[in-house]
Amino acid sequence: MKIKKFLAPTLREASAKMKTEFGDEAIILGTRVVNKQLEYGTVKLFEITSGIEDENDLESNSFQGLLDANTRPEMDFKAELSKVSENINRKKDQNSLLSILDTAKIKSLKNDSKLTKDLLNMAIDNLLHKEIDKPIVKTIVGHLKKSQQLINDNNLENYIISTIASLVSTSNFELEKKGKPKVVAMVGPTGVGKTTCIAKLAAISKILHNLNIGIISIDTYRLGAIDQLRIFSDISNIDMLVAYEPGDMPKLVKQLKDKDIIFIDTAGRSQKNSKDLEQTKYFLDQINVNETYLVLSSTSSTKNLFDIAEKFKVLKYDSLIFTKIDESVTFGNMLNVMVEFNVPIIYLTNGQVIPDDIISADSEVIANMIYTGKALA
Ligand SMILES: Nc1nc2c(ncn2[C@@H]2O[C@H](COP(=O)(O)OP(=O)(O)OP(=O)(O)O)[C@@H](O)[C@H]2O)c(=O)[nH]1
Ligand SMILES: [Mg+2]
Repeated sequence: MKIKKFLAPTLREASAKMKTEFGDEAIILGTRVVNKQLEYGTVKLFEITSGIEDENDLESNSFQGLLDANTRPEMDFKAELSKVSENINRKKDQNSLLSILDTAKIKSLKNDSKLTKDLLNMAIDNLLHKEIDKPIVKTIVGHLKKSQQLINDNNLENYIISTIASLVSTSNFELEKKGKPKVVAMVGPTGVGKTTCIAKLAAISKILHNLNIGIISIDTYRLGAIDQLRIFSDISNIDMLVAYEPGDMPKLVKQLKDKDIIFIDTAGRSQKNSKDLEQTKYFLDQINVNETYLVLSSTSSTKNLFDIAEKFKVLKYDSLIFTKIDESVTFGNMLNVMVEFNVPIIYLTNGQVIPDDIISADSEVIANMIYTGKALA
């Protein structure tokens, strides 16, 4: 992927620059405000970090290009992995590095292999340290082994990141203008950043893409929740309506029928309270929701994330948003959830600033984060 930053005095101008250079295929990876020191003082500029697939780069420079047809990670890798995840027996916890080495049959490394046992040991250690579940580590190791003739200590890291990237599934926000609004609901546990996410996406959709946005809040549960959205909507000049009862939903959607997107903000719910989840479902069932995003905090443990992802299945989510990546030090948990629940990531959020701190999910960026433990700044 070719990545470039575009700076301009307004988001709209930065977006125009990006489109001129990269065209409509460009993916926005992030936006932020930067202070630039000029002769006459400091000015505020908007910066868009944007990426576009670059086939030449991919074939000549990147690690993928090093692989020939025989060694390229196979297309059925994901199927293989989902089989592995089905077979996970967490109670049979063979904790040691050795058990992974044994299972991956590293002893069978070819004599002339450049991928030595020490290198593999180091890689396994690293992957476990990033809190990637053992069955996934085993699968990654199995793949490294398949390309053992090509791997050495200089390209091992790239190889691992590329293998992780092939496991990361992402989705895109797509808007087909069909003359009616796209309805998008955010669901998830308490305090993970659902409302902040809606504010970021609503502001970006309005400012960058010139879209007409409406918001419906069904969070009459938490004190101050409506005020939080009301203030944002007033400043941004976005219509915000409140549903007090499930029966309000159809008429509110009708009121916003001229919008391009309607975001629905739901109350944070504990996954342990199935009645609360049912209540949210009852509100959402009154209308046609096009997409539902499960918002999760990247600071939660894999065990908690699994429990949340399982219990929230009742709300039939399509994609995941991982928030607070700026506060997390490991990201293996994200990979574990994605693989176990077979659901893509659509956005990551990396701070509290609206609208800057949100990034469209990109598998290479996420793989890098998972392996290095460093979030995109
Ligand atoms: N550091 C950091 N803080 C975030 C991020 N996203 C949201 N927050 C903060 O998390 C807190 C909770 O955010 P909200 O958007 O109110 O969370 P919510 O999920 O709507 O909360 P409830 O509606 O009460 O369930 C706020 O202080 C946000 O500023 C993020 O990506 N990074
Ligand atoms: Mg909220």
